[in-house]
Amino acid sequence: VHELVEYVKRKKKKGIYQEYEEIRKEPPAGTFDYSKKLSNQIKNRYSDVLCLDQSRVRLCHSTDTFIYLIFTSDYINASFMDGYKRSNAYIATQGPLPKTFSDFWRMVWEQMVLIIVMTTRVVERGRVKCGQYWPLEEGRTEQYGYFLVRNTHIQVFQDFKLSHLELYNTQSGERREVCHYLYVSWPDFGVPKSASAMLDFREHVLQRREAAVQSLGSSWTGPPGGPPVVVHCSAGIGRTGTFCTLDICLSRLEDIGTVDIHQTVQRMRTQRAFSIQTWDQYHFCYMAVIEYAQRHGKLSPVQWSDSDLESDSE
Ligand code: PTR
Ligand code: PTR
Repeated sequence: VHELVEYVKRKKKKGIYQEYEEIRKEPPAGTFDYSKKLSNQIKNRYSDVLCLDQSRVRLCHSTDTFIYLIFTSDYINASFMDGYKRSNAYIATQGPLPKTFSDFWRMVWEQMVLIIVMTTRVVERGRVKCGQYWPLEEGRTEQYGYFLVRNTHIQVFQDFKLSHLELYNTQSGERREVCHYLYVSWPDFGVPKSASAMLDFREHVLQRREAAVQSLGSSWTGPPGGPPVVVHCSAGIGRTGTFCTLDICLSRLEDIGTVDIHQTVQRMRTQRAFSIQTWDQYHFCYMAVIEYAQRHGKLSPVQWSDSDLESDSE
């Protein structure tokens, strides 16, 4: 981490910006054929944010009738992403659209997802960023396809809300509990000034994930670490990529004491194209790692000079 601080100081904002531009210029690491299929286009929130074929999450085909096969497909704009030493640690996805709500819950069920992390609000600056795909109020139940989702209770924290949802599969009669995290403190544009709220948030999610995995016990037969955590924002690339990059980098820092933001983002982009949308989100990852290291006593307080932080981005 000491080297990281030196690196940031040496490169200044401008150098980090160039580093990000290089990542951004690299062509996508694969094809987007499924996202582009005519019948799937309406399932993409943004026509320019598609998901790579190689890492897309497929919905399982129902064993139902032939008609069912004709009218549904296995497509959802969602990608598996690896975490630190864990394959498929996350599913990065777009904010569900009303016509994909039931697909979204199908995916959650099929992948045995226990935690959903939402880093956008439903409406921001008067624009709809994500559909209201879960019951907002305590005690309410909504139906999405063949799932009933009930919001059993809500805990309100300063920067996020945690809804405890009960998912009921009307076809099989099984129930499952899912935690829904809604992070509300990300500014509409740009990035937070301090990473502190984000770091607290991540810690909370992490603990919850560990508890959830423990509670699964032997019923989980997938890779160690448990089912993927669903992370989404509006397009599922900007803030989602930022959150996951931080999570990966901090896990590595905790484990072996080093970080590589550049490589982490490059790799992530081979699974979820366009991850991290703006250069200040990229810069934020650096600053957040440094803030984390200071917080955990791995680094003494860093003195930044004005020139380290000047925002001459061109
Ligand atoms: N894609 C936008 C553009 O090309 O200008 C950039 C953009 C980035 C738009 C972030 C919206 C963003 O905000 P949010 O994360 O709130 O969706
Ligand atoms: N076409 C949209 C745009 O250019 O604004 C795509 C887009 C929207 C890209 C939001 C990123 C966005 O941010 P996020 O991934 O954080 O929701």
